[in-house]
Amino acid sequence: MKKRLLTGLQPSGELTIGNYCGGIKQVVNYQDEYETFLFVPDMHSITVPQDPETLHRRVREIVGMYLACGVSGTKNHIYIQSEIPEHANLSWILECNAYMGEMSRMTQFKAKSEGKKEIGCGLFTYPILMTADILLYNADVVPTGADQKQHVELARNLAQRFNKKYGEIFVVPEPLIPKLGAKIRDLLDPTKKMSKSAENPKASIFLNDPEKVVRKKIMGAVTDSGEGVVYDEENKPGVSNLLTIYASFSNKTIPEAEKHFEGARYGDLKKEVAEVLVEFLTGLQDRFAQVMSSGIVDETLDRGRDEARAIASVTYDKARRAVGLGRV
Ligand code: ATP
Ligand code: LTN
Repeated sequence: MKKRLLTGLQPSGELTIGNYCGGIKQVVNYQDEYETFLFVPDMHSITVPQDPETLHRRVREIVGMYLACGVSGTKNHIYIQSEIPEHANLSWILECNAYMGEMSRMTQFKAKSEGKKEIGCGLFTYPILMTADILLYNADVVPTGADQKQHVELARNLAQRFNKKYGEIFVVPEPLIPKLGAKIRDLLDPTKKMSKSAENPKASIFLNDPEKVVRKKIMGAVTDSGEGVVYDEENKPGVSNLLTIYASFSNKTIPEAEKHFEGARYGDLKKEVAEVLVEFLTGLQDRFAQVMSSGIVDETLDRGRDEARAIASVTYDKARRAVGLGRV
């Protein structure tokens, strides 16, 4: 039997090339090797305020992007989190087995709540819902970008704790962080990761950005003092980020990319980065338009929901009985 891989991308904004490198690309690469679960964590998105109509639209568009990027809708289980009630149900059981101390150490919560007066409880407990997402399907590996590693560690800890207390119920998952592109950085502040909900849209390249916009954003990206196109995260974070983008989208390694740019100037690097991105994104956007007008998104989601629910309900039932909820 194939091992299981599971991941999800929040519909909290338009997808960026960071989401592609850290999330979708890995699924495309691994979908033949693993039984793959790719879902839309829409319940995670409402941990911060969302416009309901926009959220509905994005849920479908994200699935359209998965398919346009080359994720197979028939080989894999593709579904929406909120259509499977077992996610919230298991999350509650796990919340009762998680500690305030370990939750307070989550860096994403600290970053997202900093300076805010009203912080929703969901933002605090979000990593537990993420644990439920993973454990319900007995996932062996969870590909994500570097920012989610701490959450996958929590899932491991909670699974181990639960198994010790109540018997072997959950598979303990492993994080899978890509060697290249685990952290594509913000174009204007390369000390931060590129994010789909960044305040300034010029800081991120979105998968649906038109060609002109892509070129403009890359030409306006912050570079570093000095010259020489070399990978040096500490002293040249801007250039290193552009090199990473170039390498990721031209299927080269970083040393190969450095060699390619030997003797080149920052301006040359930017032009070529824009070129590889435009080539990739134009093809992707054409496929996306076809997918969205074809009806395949709803077909995929209906099938995915039924398959996922059949698996999730078995695991949830085991956990429910183990802790003594309901009738035996
Ligand atoms: P938000 O801005 O709403 O927090 P995000 O852009 O960080 O969103 P997520 O939905 O949190 O995106 O992440 C989806 C997937 O993309 C995850 O696997 C995450 O690790 C990955 N990812 C997000 N940003 C990057 C990035 N800059 N580089 C590489 N991977 C990333
Ligand atoms: N928290 C993740 C999205 C997410 C996820 C998951 C990823 C929710 N549940 C389960 C992997 C496995 C994020 O913000 N990137």
